[in-house]
Amino acid sequence: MSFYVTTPIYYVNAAPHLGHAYSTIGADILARHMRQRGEDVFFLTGVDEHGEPVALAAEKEGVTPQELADRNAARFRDLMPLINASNDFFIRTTDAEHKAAVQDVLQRVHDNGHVYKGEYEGWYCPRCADFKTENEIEDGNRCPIHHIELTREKEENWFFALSAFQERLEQLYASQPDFVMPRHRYNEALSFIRGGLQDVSLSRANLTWGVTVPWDPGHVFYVWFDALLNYYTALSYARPGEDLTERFWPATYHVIGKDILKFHCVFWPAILMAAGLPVPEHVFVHGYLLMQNAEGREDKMSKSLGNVLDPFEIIERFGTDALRFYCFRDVSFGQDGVVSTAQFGQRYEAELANELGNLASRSTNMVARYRDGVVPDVSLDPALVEAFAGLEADVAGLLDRAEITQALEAIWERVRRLNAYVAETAPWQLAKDPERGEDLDRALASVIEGVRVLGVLLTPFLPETVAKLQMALGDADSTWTAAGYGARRLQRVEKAEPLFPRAA
Ligand code: ME8
Repeated sequence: MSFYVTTPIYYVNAAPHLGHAYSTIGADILARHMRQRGEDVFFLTGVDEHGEPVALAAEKEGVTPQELADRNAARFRDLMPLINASNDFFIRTTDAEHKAAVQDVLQRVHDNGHVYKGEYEGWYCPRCADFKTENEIEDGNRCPIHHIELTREKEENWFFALSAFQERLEQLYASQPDFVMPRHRYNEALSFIRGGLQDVSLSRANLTWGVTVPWDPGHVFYVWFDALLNYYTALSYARPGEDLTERFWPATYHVIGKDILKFHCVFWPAILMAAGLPVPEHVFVHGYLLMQNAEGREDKMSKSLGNVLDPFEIIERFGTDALRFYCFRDVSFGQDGVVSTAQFGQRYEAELANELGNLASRSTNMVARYRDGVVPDVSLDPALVEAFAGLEADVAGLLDRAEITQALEAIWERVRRLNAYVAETAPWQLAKDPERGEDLDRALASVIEGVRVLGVLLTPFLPETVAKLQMALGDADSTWTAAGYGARRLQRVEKAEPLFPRAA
């Protein structure tokens, strides 16, 4: 089965922040998990380089849009290996192949009769590059996301006849009830559609930084249509000499933040329908990472508000896996949640270092000490067999629905269960009593098998940590067939090095 997962492509008007890392890590966890299951995976991320947000930022800095795009695209590209994103391609919308493919698809939309020339007049946020409808405007004519005053725009544009797709979109939502996930976002998108759709600008006449409209070269495409199409165009040129479109389209999951719901859940399926292309299977909409400000109010972390956690700094202090863990543990994927460096430090100590790190070092240490590193080949304790029963199916089921936090929680319950088991069986006591050798064998074998399984299940979440753990366990099999408790048995282990040393 093919599994194609994407992140939003990020604006290159500023440097990456934790919000960008968040969506990318979420998509990466799904991609890594599906690879474990032997699926044919393609994972795409990249940057959105055209449009007003970038043109304005470049103007402010006194550089050309291309210069700004080159500089910041490099910063996003460098973020990917740092957060251990296993993306198969990194798209830039200034790629010549992308631009040509955008022209090709939108020409089809034009030729299919869904485009007309008209006059646009209305409110516009240059930071969102979004034309706001009356019910999307905050008091004082402000953008509800950026809180800046909206500008009044009036220009002759090419329009996409979105309103004509209302019925087909409603049908899509009826026939694909998990087109948008989680459910409350599905309801939000559907009520937006039911509220009545207005036609939208497909081109901008007063902007030059974009993809030229082939049938009217005085215009460039409205950046959102250029950007959305990246998910489709990338497949045609990501692998030189190969077209992956047949193999991976339609996408399985678009992972996005709730700020761009309208574009992905309404405009995107409509434009695909207009071009005669299949629509994606799912759009997963996650919430905002928020920061508490000085007055105690919670704000969206955003470059325009200047209240961002720098992922590079966090990684330097705590390591990549700690970042990957924290984002999905502290904030439920799909909901909003407040993040802070203080909470970060607490979870690192309490959960990674004390719960997982100690479990790994204690369990391997005990086998090394009491059994010379040889894992006793005895039957496993039924109490743990039961505690792990069905776990891998549960985790797979949750990740099928992109419920990353719940999957991590299910795994973490077993981290705690194993720690409790160690405390209950107290192998260090058993080791003192020569008559209890069999009990000691069973306790050691049962714990270490649990640790092995946790390694397999945590592979998509904590790839670096699991690699270290698996070195000590002498077994690097992270395929899904190894995910069951008792599915494989370890032979020899070595004492694991501390997985989470004290943070600097
Ligand atoms: O909107 N919390 O780009 P963008 C969680 N180029 N996620 C956050 C976040 C936060 N505080 N801040 C940003 C664009 N994100 C367009 C997208 S796609 C065809 C074009 C994440 O740089 C989240 O995924 O503003 C959000 O949707 C995205 O970054 C917006 O990135």
